[in-house]
Amino acid sequence: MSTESNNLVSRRGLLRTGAGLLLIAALPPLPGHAAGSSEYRIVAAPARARLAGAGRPETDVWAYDGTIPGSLVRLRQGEPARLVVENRLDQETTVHWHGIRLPNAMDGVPGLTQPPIKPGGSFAYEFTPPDAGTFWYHPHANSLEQLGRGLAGAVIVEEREPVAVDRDLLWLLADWRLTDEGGIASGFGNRMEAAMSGRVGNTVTLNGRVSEAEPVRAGERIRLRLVNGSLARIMALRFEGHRPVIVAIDGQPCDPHEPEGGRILLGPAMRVDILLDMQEEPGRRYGVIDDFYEGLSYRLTQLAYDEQRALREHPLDAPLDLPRNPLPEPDLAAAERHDLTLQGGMMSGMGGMQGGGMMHGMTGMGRDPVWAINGMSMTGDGHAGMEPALTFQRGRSIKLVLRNETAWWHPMHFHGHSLRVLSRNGEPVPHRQWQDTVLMAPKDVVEVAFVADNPGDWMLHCHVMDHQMAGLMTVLRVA
Ligand SMILES: [Cu+2]
Repeated sequence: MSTESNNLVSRRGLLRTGAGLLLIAALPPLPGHAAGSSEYRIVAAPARARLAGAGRPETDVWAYDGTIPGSLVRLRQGEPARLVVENRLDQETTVHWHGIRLPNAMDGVPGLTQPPIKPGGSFAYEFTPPDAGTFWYHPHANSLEQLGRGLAGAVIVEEREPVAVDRDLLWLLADWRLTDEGGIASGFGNRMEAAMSGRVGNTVTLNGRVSEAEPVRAGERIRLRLVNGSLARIMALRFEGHRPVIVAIDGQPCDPHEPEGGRILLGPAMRVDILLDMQEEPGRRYGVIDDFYEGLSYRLTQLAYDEQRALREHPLDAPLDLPRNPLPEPDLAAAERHDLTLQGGMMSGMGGMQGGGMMHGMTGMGRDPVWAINGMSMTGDGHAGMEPALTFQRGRSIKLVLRNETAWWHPMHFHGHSLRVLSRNGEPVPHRQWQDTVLMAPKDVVEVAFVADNPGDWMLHCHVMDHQMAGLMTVLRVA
């Protein structure tokens, strides 16, 4: 289970991001799915994929159903689903259905919620998704390497009433660190990276390929489901010449709004659904730019208008609101308040790399922690005997104050629940936002609230995989 490795990846690998992107036109359609059924059989196995496009070497990957990304799983809100995962890797795995409020035993955390699936074995995940929206699935065993080698797929839980758009598209974005020969660079679990921004790669794919352009038609309205399936790369997407409207975050509908500064912030594991009206001229092209990292901006793809005349002259006259999901509203007046403080990493001023007296406790395997939550480091992916940091009585409203005392960004993910995001650095968060993955800037203080209505032991961890592995993880119990 150890991902410890002493192979150092050259700094060049980090710095050539953007400049090294190779662009090609041909894109495959989204992978198919079992039509008309909520039953899936998903096989995790080695495969090969042409991530950087035609004329570039293929990459040895680990994939669900042999494709990057894995099979698109389409479920219906409120209808039972059964997903049998078969492990044809040579190591244990599990699948976490990220963001779906499901029974604890189906959550896919090895040791904590299920025994890992052994090589040659399988596990049947059965649950009824209560919420419509955009979710995804990925391993929760040896997560850093298994996700980094390609194991990821999207889950769309369909609304009972479809939303009025011309097309419903999904972009599963992923970040890879490829060698010149097209292989996946070794060095998973690099200790220095784990204490900094994590394993940021050098090649960003859109639905499994580096994308030169995505075809659109003048006049159409698109629902675009963005999923950041990266290990560590944070994205800030700008749609040149267009005004995207955010209608859902992490699968949960919010009040429709334009992103601040026109940039859609997408931390690892986050999803954002946008509506895009294609109001420009046939034949034109507009860049989609990711400029999160200063000086490392690159073009993710282009919106390429075809030559057909506009579908309509004015934007579609239909409501932008998605139907709300049945989330319980926390009672803020009666909520129990708890603080969770993120500590450690480089430049923490707390001796984080050495422990330095900050880490009062540790549980995990094979690694020295460099991060902690409330002074406690849980490392790895999940294992038996993880004691909960906090226990909530079932049905109680809980307010968590998340404090990032570190010098790094952290997308903090809570399993089994969605969190109402109340405030950031003392400012109320508008647009009625619910999230399962809350992106925290250095020194941010974010207040969230939820009803502890889903019994079990639930992980709360950073979704920068190196950070999770190196201690930025805890367990909260609903009893
Ligand atoms: Cu983190």
